[in-house]
Amino acid sequence: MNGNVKTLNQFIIERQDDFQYASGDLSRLLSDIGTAAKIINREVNKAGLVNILGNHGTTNVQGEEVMKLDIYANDQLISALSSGGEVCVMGSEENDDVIQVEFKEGECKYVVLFDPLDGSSNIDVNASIGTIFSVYRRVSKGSGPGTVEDCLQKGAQQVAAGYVIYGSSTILVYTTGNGVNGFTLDPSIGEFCLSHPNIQTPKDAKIYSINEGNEAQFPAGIKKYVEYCKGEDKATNRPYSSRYIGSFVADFHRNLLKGGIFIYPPTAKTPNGKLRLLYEANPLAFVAEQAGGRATNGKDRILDIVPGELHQRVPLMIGSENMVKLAEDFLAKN
Ligand code: AHM
Ligand code: MG
Repeated sequence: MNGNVKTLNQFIIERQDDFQYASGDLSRLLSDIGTAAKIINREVNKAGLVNILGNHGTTNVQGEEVMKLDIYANDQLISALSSGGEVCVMGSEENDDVIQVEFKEGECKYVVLFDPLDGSSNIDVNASIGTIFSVYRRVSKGSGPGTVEDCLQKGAQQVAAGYVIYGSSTILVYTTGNGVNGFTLDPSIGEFCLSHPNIQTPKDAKIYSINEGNEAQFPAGIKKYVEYCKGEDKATNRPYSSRYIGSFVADFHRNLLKGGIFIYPPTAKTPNGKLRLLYEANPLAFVAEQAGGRATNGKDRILDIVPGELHQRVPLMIGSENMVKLAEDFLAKN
């Protein structure tokens, strides 16, 4: 292989000493996620062939049931993470309850929470979708399967988090609390290769991402902030550009690289916002902060929120530090 190319697995092993408890388990776990991502990617790439191969959720011409992609992605992650011996419990946006992993040999130290296929309403239109993951150390005592208590830790306790985007190319971005790095899948060799080392997000930028169709239901401060984004002012580089894919992981990734703010505020229909604290907000808040960005619920830091339940939703403002701070000011003053 070209000496300049660094694969995800090489990078994970090189960085293993960064971890507070470097036994190799977290490295294996991250590498298992990388493998699951490649398998999910293969299936996502076939999504356009559903009319030929059979619709997801129906029976194909061979009489086999074609699994819905989000269920498929969920199954792949659960099986990749259950077999390695590092994970004691998982939580998934697709499962009502925690998924306990039966105790094997040794001590299973880690807890993984994930949204297996975020933005799944975009599958049918070939827009980007992704997987989001979040890793914690176990807090429950004992060596059997982990418990719901292990899953309800605040985001600041994460030891790793990241996401995969199945887009024009497939990219895996992750942090273990020592910067953010991105790896693009080279399909010819089937490896994620380091393509975006040490990602830093701009402090100021000019993209705002929010579902403006809900504007009538926004809190007054958010309405005013959106008006501000659209106002004309040379000194502050306005009007800003509006960009919204409707796939959080893809909107987040674009804004991480280019700078910008993503907001999913409380609305009359969704008074706590729409996004999930454990599977969406926490992992991407960890990545955002590690890249020099900011993530709050409009007032408090996302990573300091103590979760009360697995599928809890949270209002979210995330992205370029100064943009998020200004949006918070608009909320506080209106
Ligand atoms: P999902 O996890 O069921 O795909 O839903 C979450 C998605 C996010 O990816 C996206 O940011 C949001 O829902 C879009 O919601 P809306 O259509 O209300 O703007
Ligand atoms: Mg989602």
